[in-house]
Amino acid sequence: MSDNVFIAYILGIGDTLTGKTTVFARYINQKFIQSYVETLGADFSMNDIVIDGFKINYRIWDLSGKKKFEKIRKSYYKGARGSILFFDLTQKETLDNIPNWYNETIFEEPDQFTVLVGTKKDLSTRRQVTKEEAETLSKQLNCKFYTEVSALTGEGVNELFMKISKLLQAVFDDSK
Ligand SMILES: Nc1nc2c(ncn2[C@@H]2O[C@H](COP(=O)(O)OP(=O)(O)O)[C@@H](O)[C@H]2O)c(=O)[nH]1
Ligand SMILES: [Mg+2]
Repeated sequence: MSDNVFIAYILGIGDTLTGKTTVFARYINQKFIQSYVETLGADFSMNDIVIDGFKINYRIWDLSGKKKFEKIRKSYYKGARGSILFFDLTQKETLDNIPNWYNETIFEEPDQFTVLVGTKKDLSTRRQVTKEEAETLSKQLNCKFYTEVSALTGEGVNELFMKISKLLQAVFDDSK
């Protein structure tokens, strides 16, 4: 195994308030942010991880879902290795908008993978989307996987990034 570090730009996209920023904060800081901090255009975070000797330098762009940031947002897509498509399990329309998000990112950067993530799993009584519905859409869009997370409890968050790391390792192996 080489000592090379694989630099991976990963994008987080989806409707505003779906919990993108909170999921990234949970992953990077292992903390839940209660107060809402609006993403103005794009937020950046970085994390190094090593799995089975394979070192990844994550460079995460957390993009604003707001219409007024559309122009800024589009300047971040090129060069992405993958996009995380986020929707809120308690807001059905955020799932309905996923094909638009998929089209936007694939149009700007065709050579990448996508994964589908349902957020706020802890709010189980307010759930509006079944696992089956989300899995069906995930397959239709050729996403690499579908998974559910809660940034509040932390459930599924590390697993999400472990799965993405495996995808990145496959991208790296293919490029050799
Ligand atoms: N109950 C619950 N609330 C969450 C969760 N993730 C995010 N939130 C809340 O949802 C709101 C929007 O989150 P944010 O990450 O800013 O959304 P973004 O616009 O997609 O970046 C905030 O008030 C968060 O505290 C979660 O897993 N569970
Ligand atoms: Mg945000």
